[in-house]
Amino acid sequence: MGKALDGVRVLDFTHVQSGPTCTQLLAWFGADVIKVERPGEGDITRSQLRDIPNVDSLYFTMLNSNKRSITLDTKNPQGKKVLEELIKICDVMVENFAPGVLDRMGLTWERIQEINPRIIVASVKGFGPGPFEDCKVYENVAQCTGGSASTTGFRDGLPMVTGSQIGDSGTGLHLALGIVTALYQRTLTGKGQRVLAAMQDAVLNLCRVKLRDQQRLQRGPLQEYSQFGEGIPFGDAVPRAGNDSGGGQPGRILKCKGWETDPNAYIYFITQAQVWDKVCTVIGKEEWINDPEFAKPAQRLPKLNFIFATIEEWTMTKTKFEVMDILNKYDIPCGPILSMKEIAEDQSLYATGTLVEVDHPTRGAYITVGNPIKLSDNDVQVERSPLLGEHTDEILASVLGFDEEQITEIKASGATGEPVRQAAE
Ligand code: CAO
Repeated sequence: MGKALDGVRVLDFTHVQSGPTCTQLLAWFGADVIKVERPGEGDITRSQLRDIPNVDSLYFTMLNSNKRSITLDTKNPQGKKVLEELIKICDVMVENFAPGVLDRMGLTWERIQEINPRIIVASVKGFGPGPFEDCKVYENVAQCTGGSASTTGFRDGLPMVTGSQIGDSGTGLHLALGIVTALYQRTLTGKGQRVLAAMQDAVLNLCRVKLRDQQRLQRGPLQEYSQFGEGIPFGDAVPRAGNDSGGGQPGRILKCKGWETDPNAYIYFITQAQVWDKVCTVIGKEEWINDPEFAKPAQRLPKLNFIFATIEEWTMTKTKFEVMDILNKYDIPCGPILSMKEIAEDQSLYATGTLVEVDHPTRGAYITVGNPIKLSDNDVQVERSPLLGEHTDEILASVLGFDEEQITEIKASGATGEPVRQAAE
């Protein structure tokens, strides 16, 4: 079976999380992704949060599957020459350096176009053009500046960052879409272009429902927020809404059997209007079905805390999975709060390739998240991440076509750093 991006070659000049997320996706869709890393250390995440001494971290291995690694000191003249040769033969270059780094390497957009006018240059930056364009940015900074932190958490608590890496992985996803779109446009124009995904923009895009609420707030209180039912006035900015549903169907996290000792014995319960009568039946409140105080969604809004407290009396008598089984029979939307342990043990996720166990020469077996986007005509085999510089010789010889003498010269200049670390047998 072929793959969607067969024949596309990507110069992966990314590090940490946002850029690598993007290039890993491109690799899963079939692109030949060549990761250029600084000799010696490589991508900084190789050595961050290590769980096994001297072994590439899970942070790195889970973001760099299916890639090849070449070490190049791009500040060394020979290294820069090799980099330019890679630019010549690649379709896409992806980078997420701090603003100005590429320019300091002499790789302005104009220079890159001179080398290869067909190349697509895709960048993650913290901010788009404007007052903060020169700033370095990490995940939580983007969550704060994109509107997520001010709208996450409880009304009377601190702003909160979320566990979902919407700033890094979220921006990487946005960038990947920009790249394939630019590749498609190139089939019509023959020209490359620049693609920019700013982390603030990506987070804001994912928070657009909160900007919706900001505008609704000018026309009156947000009635689906708990604080409306509690009689607490709204200010001039969207408040944190705890676990209130962000959509038009009210929902809350409710306790289930065992909540006293199990931090994840909870279920998300949505009182979807279409199945309100079933909700009433399941929890034994049939009298609410025709009660004029409860029958219509608008009548329920000021009483949501009372309604969910009543539903919770029922959910607390069952485990989260029992609640889910019962509610699913009635088409009532709900979801158990799954711990990472439960997810890592869920065989159905392995069956679909969403979770994959991969073998690594120095780490041994590890679990990673496979491609979350399934194409029916693409068979994605998740392969382990490369060791630092594992493919340096292979890329110099068979991708760039350097002969033995040239390779010796490049290596003697120190451009590729120390000899390649060998994989343990
Ligand atoms: N050979 C030689 N030098 C190299 C090299 C190589 N192969 N690869 C990188 N370098 C050099 C760069 O040239 C740069 O040097 P100068 O500053 O002297 O020009 C240097 O490494 C550091 O690059 P950086 O500033 O991007 O790295 P940092 O660790 O200081 O900052 C980060 C990291 C993430 C804050 C910054 O890159 C950034 O803001 N990126 C854009 C936003 C982003 O993607 N954030 C998400 C991070 S998590 O996904």
